[in-house]
Amino acid sequence: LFSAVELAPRDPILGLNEAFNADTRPNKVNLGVGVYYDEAGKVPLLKAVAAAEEALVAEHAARTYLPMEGIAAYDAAVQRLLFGQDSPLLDSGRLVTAQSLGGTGALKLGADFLHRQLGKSLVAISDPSWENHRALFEAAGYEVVTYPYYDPATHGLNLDGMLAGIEALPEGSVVLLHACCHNPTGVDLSLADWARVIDVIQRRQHVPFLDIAYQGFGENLQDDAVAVRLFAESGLPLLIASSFSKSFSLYGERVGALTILTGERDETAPVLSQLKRVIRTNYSNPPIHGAKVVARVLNDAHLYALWEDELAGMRVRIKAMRQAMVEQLQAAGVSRDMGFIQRQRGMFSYSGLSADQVARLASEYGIYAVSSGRICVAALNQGNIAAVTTAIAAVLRD
Ligand code: PLP
Ligand code: TYF
Repeated sequence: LFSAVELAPRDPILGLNEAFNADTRPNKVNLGVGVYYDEAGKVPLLKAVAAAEEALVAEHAARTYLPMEGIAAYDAAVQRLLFGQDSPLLDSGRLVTAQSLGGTGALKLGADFLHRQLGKSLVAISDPSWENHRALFEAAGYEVVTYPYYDPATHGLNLDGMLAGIEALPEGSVVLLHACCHNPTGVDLSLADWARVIDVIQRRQHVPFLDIAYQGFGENLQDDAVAVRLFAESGLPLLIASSFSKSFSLYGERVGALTILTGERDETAPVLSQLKRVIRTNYSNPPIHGAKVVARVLNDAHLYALWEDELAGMRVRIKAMRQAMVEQLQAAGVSRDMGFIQRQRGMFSYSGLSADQVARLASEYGIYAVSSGRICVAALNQGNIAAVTTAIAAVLRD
């Protein structure tokens, strides 16, 4: 029966873990997958998460099915985090939020909803983007095209190209945007840049779909939501995929949410009903634990403050690693300006390393990065950074 089934290619990012795990060198470093490691090289369990979990375990609550759209207190907290706790949108009757299986699950719910309900079948993603964006939308029945985004010459944004690319899409296209801490480049838009993008999207009647997987890793929780809030203020209907995998260090719990901002109140109940249908026909209803933990933290002033502080700690440590990288590369004799590493935001740096150079880092030094040159700065620490910068300097030299 299965003889015709061909071997699928590995995920270009998750596949790196297998190669890394198989490497027996003691000083190997995994800069591939986007996971935050602490100074000791461990994936942290946040104190706020541990405290919420202890309280939950003590409750010994029954595990009945959740509603299809998940825990109400969680969905409401997601909306406050996105729009701000004083936002008039919270009581506008125009918001629908459904708990999802991570940010990936939120993207899939949104893709299926737009395809089934509005017949959308063309989506534009940034060039480059997170690898799974293309695969996920293709699997949901879309043609996936790209709009220009990254300018290799400046290691920054190609705003004119981006605006022209979005303008040129057929009217009513779905446009996927990274709200902050762009994966893989670390290059974000300024406020003024967002205003221009919103203007084009509005004129062309495109459907904006914001992916926010790193809220809090750029500047802070509020500033990192600026794109979400600007889009909302523009009056455009909007989809948002939230992920708490990174910001709560809850990767394996699969905690995310899809939020839809409808055009008017009357649209909301039908939209929710159809979204529930998408959920029901995929997995029926979401799991309890991770969302309960996140809801507890977000809805408790003390735990929220503790979490915000721990998130700031992660952000500050990544920034310190960026600075150390720039200084150490320079000290190791790299003559080109690597200052862009410090300007990029979030977990990643698009280092400019070629696929050949990345391959040499793995084979000669046991340092694993994505072949695009993306490195996870959040995997660096005082113990491994010297080895990493020395190796990068060496492959850049010859
Ligand atoms: N979107 C982007 C841009 C990401 O980098 C990630 C990373 O994991 C996701 C979505 C998916 O998040 P999750 O792991 O919560 O599914
Ligand atoms: O970009 C990353 O590394 C993270 C983790 O299929 C990830 O977003 C990578 C690939 C993938 C799922 C998650």
